[in-house]
Amino acid sequence: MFDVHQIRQDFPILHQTVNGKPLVFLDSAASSQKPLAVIETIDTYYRQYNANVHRGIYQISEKASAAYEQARKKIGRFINARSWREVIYTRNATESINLVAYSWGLSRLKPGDVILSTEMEHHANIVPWQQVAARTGAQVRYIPVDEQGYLDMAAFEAMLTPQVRLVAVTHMSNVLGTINPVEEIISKAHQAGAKVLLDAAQSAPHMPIDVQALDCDFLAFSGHKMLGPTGIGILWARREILEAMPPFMTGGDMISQVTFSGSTWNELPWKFEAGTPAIAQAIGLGAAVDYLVRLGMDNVRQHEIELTAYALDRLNQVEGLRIYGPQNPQHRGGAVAFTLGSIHPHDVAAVLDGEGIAVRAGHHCAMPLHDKLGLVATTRASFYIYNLPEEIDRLAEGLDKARELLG
Ligand code: C6P
Repeated sequence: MFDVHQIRQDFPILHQTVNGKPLVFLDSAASSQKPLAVIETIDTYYRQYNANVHRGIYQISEKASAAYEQARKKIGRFINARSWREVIYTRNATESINLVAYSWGLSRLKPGDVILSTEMEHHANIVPWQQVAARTGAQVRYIPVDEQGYLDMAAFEAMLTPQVRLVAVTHMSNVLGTINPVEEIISKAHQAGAKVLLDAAQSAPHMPIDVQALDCDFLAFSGHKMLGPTGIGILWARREILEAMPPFMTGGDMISQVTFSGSTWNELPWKFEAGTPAIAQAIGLGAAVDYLVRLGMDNVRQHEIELTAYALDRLNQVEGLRIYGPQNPQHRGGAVAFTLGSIHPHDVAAVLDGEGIAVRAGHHCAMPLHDKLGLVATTRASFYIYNLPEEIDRLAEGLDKARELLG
């Protein structure tokens, strides 16, 4: 049973007033709130077994190492990885993508090669490719987005030339909410001999992910958007690809042997984990994954579809409001970006804040997409497991108020 009122009991932060009104938190696409299970897991680590991992020959360090590696196995099962060795801890989705860009990209790409990205990407899946392209002579091209916020799949097929070495695409847009047809993209890219990186920063928190069924090559996501702490992210990649990639960062922990004349690398996954890692954060992410697994990712997705359907319906009734992205809740996630007449999106967010409603305003790290839409910014509401339809009513009322005050 997916009981939102029950779930809310696990999130102490939600039970407060802001500007004299009960907090309505609608910014989970930026970072989700954390349940007690995660907060307490981190607290217990620091109180009872804080120690560095993979080093100490003493009990609490062994306990920390075991918990750190056990979390990795849970995360591997969560995305149905073939092996926990394919699960690399990073700081966040951004670092995961940079790891692929600087390790795989710099060592594999050459002049004339093409990286296909899309017009709806977050900067994290654009800028690293631009940087690597500048260094290697490769080119970045962008699959267009149509009026409804879908990828133009005919254009994708036309752009999929033999020069394409990588398709770097978001699974779910953080602005339009669009869930891209990644199975089709992956199968076509593979037929054309290209690898596929999925940016799952917005999808992994909200829907079941099965890397074996998807058949992608790289998958990147962040812990903090899926009930986990900040400072921990995941790169999953196929083992044979990771084995062939050079290290990204070097130093302690990622080595096998070091001499004055050179070094050899540790086995996977540690080859890609230089230095003391984010131990509490990894263990905390393991607790977040346990929490999501208990809820059931199918139920998480179903709740999101229902809330998004309600939000689209309710917000479309707000005079002057324009929503960007698909209108079909089955085709999208619960990040809903909009403009309200000609009122500046930051002013809309400020009025909502006055009502105790937390939303995000700006370009959401997707400036090229906003350029394409002819906008400098949007206001965005985003939903998660703890949100209720009543909160969307509060949002709609807040928007009416913004229009009355500023419209
Ligand atoms: N989007 C948002 O409010 P990091 O910052 O590394 O945890 O995640 C980067 C990232 C990558 N891809 C997508 C699709 C994303 O949405 C994000 C993060 C946040 O939309 C912060 S800008």
